Amino acid sequence: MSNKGSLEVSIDSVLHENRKFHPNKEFAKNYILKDLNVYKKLYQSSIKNPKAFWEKMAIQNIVFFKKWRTVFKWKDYKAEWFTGGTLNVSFNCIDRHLITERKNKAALIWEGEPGETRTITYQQLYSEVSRCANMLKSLGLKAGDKAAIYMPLIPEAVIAMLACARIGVVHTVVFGGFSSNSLRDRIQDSNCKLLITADGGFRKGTSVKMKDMADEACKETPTIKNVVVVKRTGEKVNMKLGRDVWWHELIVNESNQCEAIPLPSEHPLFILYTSGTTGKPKGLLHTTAGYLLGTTVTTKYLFDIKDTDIYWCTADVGWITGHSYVVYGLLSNGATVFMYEGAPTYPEADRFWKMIAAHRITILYTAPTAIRSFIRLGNEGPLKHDLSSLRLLGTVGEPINPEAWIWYHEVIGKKKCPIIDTWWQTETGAIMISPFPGITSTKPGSATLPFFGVEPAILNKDGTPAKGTKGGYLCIKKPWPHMARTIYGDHERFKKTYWKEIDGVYFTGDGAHQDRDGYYWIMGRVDDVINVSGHRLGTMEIESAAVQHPSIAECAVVGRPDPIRGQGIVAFVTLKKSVAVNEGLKDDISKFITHEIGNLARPDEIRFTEALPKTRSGKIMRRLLRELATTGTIKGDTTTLEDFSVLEKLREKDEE
Ligand code: 6R9
Repeated sequence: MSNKGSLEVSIDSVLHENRKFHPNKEFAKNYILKDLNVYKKLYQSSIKNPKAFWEKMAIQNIVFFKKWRTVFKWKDYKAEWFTGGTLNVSFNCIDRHLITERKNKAALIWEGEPGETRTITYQQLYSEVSRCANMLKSLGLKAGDKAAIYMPLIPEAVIAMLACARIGVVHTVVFGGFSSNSLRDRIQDSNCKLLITADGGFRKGTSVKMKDMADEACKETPTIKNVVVVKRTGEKVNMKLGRDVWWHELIVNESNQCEAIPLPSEHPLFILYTSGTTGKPKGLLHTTAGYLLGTTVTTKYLFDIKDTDIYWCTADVGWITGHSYVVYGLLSNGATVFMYEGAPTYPEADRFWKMIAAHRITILYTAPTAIRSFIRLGNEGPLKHDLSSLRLLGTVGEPINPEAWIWYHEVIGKKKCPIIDTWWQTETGAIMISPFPGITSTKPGSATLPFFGVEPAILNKDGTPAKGTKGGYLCIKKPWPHMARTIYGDHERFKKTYWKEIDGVYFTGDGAHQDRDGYYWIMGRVDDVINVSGHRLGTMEIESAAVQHPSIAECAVVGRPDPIRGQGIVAFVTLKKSVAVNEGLKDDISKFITHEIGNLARPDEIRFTEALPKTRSGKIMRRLLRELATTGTIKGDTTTLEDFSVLEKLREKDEE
């Protein structure tokens, strides 16, 4: 952690958000839990006796081929859940629905960026996944082998994941927007034998040449024996003789039946890479039973899945959100999942809303960064379309600023849809803190209360509890079923990063505080904290105040050394599309922030920018802004940056 040691004391919270929204009565009528007391009872029992709780959940929600002997073991910071049991994730996501009325229900409804659609029922998914699994076997893959998946957001990506799971092949999905270098590094780190990719994918009206990227990556990946290529764009690609094969050519000859093999509970399901603030990406390893249980149960309780729902999570399957809440948790519950291949604002700014209306989407799960960019575009788009099918909204990925929450609530949810602000991480596998829709009153900006079996604690660096409503490090006291088991190939790093920062508890790297109602407020990554005159302020809170200013669309705040105040505040601001910059605007914004938070938060400098640097999963890269604000240039690692032109624009501003 870059500023490790500088955070001995707690973080001051300056966000004062008093609005509270009570559960919608209509929604509550059909919700799985009667009221908050039922939640509290269940929660208490899950904390008092986690083994009994999770055992019961497993029996109720997952099909095992063979029952486990031991519910939980913990040795050298390695968790084992349901040891001795066998099961198959693909079986739980597909086969078990075939003997029910869900057999001919749509599992996936997909829309390509150019506008074509495909619907795949559970029965058809069974055939496709079986054929793909048989193809993997024909290519020599067996349980325990690793396969990389580098694809656009098309049904074949999901089919490939489930096919791997069906025969025990460990997948590592690499987001299709990553460069060849990132793909190469991930393949090398996880020793993949096979790469499944596509000729390309559509994004913003043009095709992204994925096979070319894959070829580049494979120049330095000797472990890759074959590359399977899905034809998506139809563009000409190089097929290397003896290595590359077309998906459609191989798969036609395969049988549409393939046994879902029984795998031990702790059999690795996937490796997913996440970039830390420093060092090389970490390959988080998730295993079979615990991960499936966590994603299945959180989906059931938090997304309130009914057979009539059409659920859309806008994340790509290349992220943990896509793994858990596009694929595994949803299909395990027999849900209908909508998927969209392309850019949110193509060909017009209203593409999202148009699709929600056309497909009668009922549940929408997206990220604050997307919400903020829609706010920036104005309300015409969402108002033009009939969004009345929506009944539940969710957010994930970053703290949601109260202003964005309110907009989501009013303009998208029409004040009737509960919003679940779900806090979790790649490492946690499934949602950890979130309202239970229908029973938890919500407060804009708070993820509210923990899920079953999750025992959060807000601690100081020395492990003592951060007192009262002061902020501190968000930690989780005990292991849970869906936690990552290790960093692939580096258990020492896993222990050090997550379990030894504060001895004996799981260290999330996020700052948080708890209010008088026991609600959790995530304040962002702890390295995004600014220390002004001895007060530690979470950047998120200053940003949330700033975006209430009528001209501001988005704001990122960073600290830079200041001889007097310790750190000074630099605010990078993007303005709403309709706003023209005038002389007094900076001054006005500065006064506004000071008025909202106090003198302490007065920015030393405000910079207007057209866009903020973000990771490909939409998180603002404050590290780069901090470097720019401090040194006037950016030399740090930018490999996870989404749009490189943003850097040029930021640099130009700096030279002005
Ligand atoms: C699921 C996912 C994890 C980090 C996490 C935190 C931030 C995610 C959040 C949130 C506040 C929420 N984060 N959800 N912060 N409120 N509801 O995003 O996983 O990509 O590993 O990122 O994202 O900082 O530590 P991942």
